[in-house]
Amino acid sequence: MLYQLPSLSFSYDAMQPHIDALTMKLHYTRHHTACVGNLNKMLEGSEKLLAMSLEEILYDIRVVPEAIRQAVRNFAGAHLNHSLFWHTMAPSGGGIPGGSFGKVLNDCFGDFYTFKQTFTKTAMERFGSGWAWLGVGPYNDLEVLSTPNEDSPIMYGFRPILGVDLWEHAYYLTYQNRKADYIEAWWNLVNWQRVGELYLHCAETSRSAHPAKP
Ligand code: MN3
Repeated sequence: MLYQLPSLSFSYDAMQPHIDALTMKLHYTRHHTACVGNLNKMLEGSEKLLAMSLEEILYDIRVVPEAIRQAVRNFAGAHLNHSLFWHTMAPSGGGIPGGSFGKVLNDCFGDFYTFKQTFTKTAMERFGSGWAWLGVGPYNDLEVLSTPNEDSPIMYGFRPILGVDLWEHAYYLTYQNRKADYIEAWWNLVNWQRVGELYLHCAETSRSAHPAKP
């Protein structure tokens, strides 16, 4: 199937003051839109790839012909990454997750602040363009990781449930080179309810569908 831009459940100015309206608009209508267009162009005519999910393609990127492999890696990753970014963002987000997911997070990291510190440090240490993630590992364990460019955590054996875009286009209009301020502001937008739902979905679906990488 060909891919479409997901609709946003909020307006461009809803994330202010943490992320400005122009950044949100350009990020969604230009960056993400271009990725979807390019992804569809790459997949056009390939019945085999169009029959697979993007997750399946990225998990085994070698199924993609070499001539378009890097482009598919970039655009499929970008589409999934940004779709998750919008989905797990809310104007009334932030705070500390509770419920069963909050417990899992505490079990994995000790407490929320240790997790937040680890995630922020990982994001700060990403040199150049990329993302920081909270991913679900093969044993439903939670891991903080970072990927370069638009690589999806799926390529590294993790299903992402939360991610922050660390490309300069995600923050430069407001924060310029103050990446730490952007990351600190972004924590106020995390929709923990949706992150928890995504974790539950990962935990419920068999890990045989996503076996650990050798
Ligand atoms: Mn981006």
